[in-house]
Amino acid sequence: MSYDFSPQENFLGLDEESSALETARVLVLPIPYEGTVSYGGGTKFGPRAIIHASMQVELFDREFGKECASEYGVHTLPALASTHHSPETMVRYIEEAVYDMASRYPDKLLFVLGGEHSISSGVGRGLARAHNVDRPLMVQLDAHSDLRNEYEGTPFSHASIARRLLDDGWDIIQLGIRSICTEEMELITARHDHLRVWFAEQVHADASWEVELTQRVHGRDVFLSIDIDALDPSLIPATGTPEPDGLTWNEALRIIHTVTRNAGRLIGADCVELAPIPGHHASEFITAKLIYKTINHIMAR
Ligand SMILES: [Mn+2]
Repeated sequence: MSYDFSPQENFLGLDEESSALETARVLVLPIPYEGTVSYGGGTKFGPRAIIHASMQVELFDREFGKECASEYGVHTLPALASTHHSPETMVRYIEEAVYDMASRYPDKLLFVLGGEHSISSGVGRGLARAHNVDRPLMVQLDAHSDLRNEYEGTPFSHASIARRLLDDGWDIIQLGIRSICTEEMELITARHDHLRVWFAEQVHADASWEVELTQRVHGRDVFLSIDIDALDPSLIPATGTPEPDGLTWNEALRIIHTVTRNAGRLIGADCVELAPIPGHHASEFITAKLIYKTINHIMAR
């Protein structure tokens, strides 16, 4: 199996006019990296599966009453090759690649398709540098808080990405968390000045998170990181470390809409951790549709 998608395919299956690099206002960058995954593998096949499934997503979005992507245009970049470097080297390589791309096209939205979640610290760092952000904020939808100082011998694994950005001086907001260790719980208490977590049951309970989230993202430069395991595994079973009681489709969209509507700038986004199951198409289709809806909300700002 190849990690790459067919050259005839692009995100949403757009025609030449709507997918031209020069005019597209959105760039999709596939990063099929899988190096530190700890349980179920297969995230390296995620970008290809998302792009393939996206060809079946209806371009007409009823919420906006139009074919949004035909208006703003999406160009799908060649996949960033997965090298055999250590996770640390790979994260730095991703940071430089994202920095280069975001600097070259500062007015286009960069949306990264993973790959495992370890890519996100590189993506976030590259975006923050390219857009000269002083106080970057990551809003992370996830089942796991990824705040371990290190995991399985490396500080650059998928279990540590939020910790790396927190240590860099980022503010972090997490929603949908339902699996966490002692070290992470203690950190959430100790660093509440820079770290706000809404556990899944708090999102389910009522919409009280919405007011505070609105205030916390207001005027901020936001990197949106969607770990697809934030959603309930009844929707997306195809992920490496599924956890029960996840976000519903509507909860996830409501969070994304709250962020995109109120953030100062959306400096970029990623969606990670889809690990396709052969013969099961729902997970990648739902992921592709979630990404399209997210981009529509960002571009409607
Ligand atoms: Mn996760």
